[in-house]
Amino acid sequence: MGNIEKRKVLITGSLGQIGSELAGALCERYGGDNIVTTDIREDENGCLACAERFEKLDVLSIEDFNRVVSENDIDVIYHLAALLSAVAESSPQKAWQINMEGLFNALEVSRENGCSLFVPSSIGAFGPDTPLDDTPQDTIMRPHSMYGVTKVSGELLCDYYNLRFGVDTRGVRYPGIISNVTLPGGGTTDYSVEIFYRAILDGRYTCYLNPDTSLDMMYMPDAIKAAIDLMEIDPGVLRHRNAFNVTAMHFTPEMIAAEIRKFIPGFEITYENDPVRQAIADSWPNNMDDSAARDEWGWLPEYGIEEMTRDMLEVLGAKAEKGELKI
Ligand code: AKB
Repeated sequence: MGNIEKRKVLITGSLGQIGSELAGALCERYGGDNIVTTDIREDENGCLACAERFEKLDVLSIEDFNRVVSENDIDVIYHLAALLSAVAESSPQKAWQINMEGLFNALEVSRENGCSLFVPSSIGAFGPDTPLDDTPQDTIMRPHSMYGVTKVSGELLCDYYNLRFGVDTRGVRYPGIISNVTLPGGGTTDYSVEIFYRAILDGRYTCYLNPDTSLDMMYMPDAIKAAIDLMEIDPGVLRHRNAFNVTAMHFTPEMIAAEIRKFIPGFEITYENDPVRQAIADSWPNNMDDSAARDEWGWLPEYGIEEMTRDMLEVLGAKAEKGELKI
């Protein structure tokens, strides 16, 4: 893939929760002139201004995708354009189209242009038959949600393109990601972000998952680090290229509420169950074993529940004081 400092990187879905922060981190690391951001929407608020170039791109158009990659001489693609679990469940046909056809195009474009390709999988790739505690790296994967079906299929397709065509595909199974910059859009784990906004703005939050639903989570700086570290490692050391379990913490709504109460003592949480998202969450791991990522490429998260909670409340609290916190 050539010199790391000189690599040219393209991100799809750059205005999404991960993309918007990954773009900033990559601009800092490789220089904005080496980063091309793309999204199906216009960057109306200039969120991606650090990058030299923004292109409006629908990943379902392979011609446009190919043109942007070849015109910009791209070495690495971070393919983040996808629907998350809850929206995918409400529009399963659309989810298949965006998540699978979009991925197929990303793989074909990578094959034709000799690009390395990062594709995020998810805890959503697991299903109700998977061992829920210390979920192993290699285990039963029979998800019941359309999101999960696209994630497992995506992992397999990425393996296939690597084995059959030698495309340098890599990826992680992300847990719920908590960030203080861009809100997530339509996932099952979104409560873990919303709860901080509501705690600061209203002092209370109504949660759509049961109080004891345990899920893996990660703070955004660790999620960004995982994506960059995995793409920078010598691929020769990787055995599980496309679907590394990675986690940083796991908690239930009850536990995160207790953590928030250490800073906002009057914070109240109530529960109004959403059966669709509850069923999805119940089929996902309580906590994953990420030792393969630790052993193969040195994965090590920096933020646990305490550090993440403190930082979230500090950053969002400062925004609230300036009247800039909206949900
Ligand atoms: C979702 O909830 O859909 C995502 C995920 C865990 O993949 N945050």
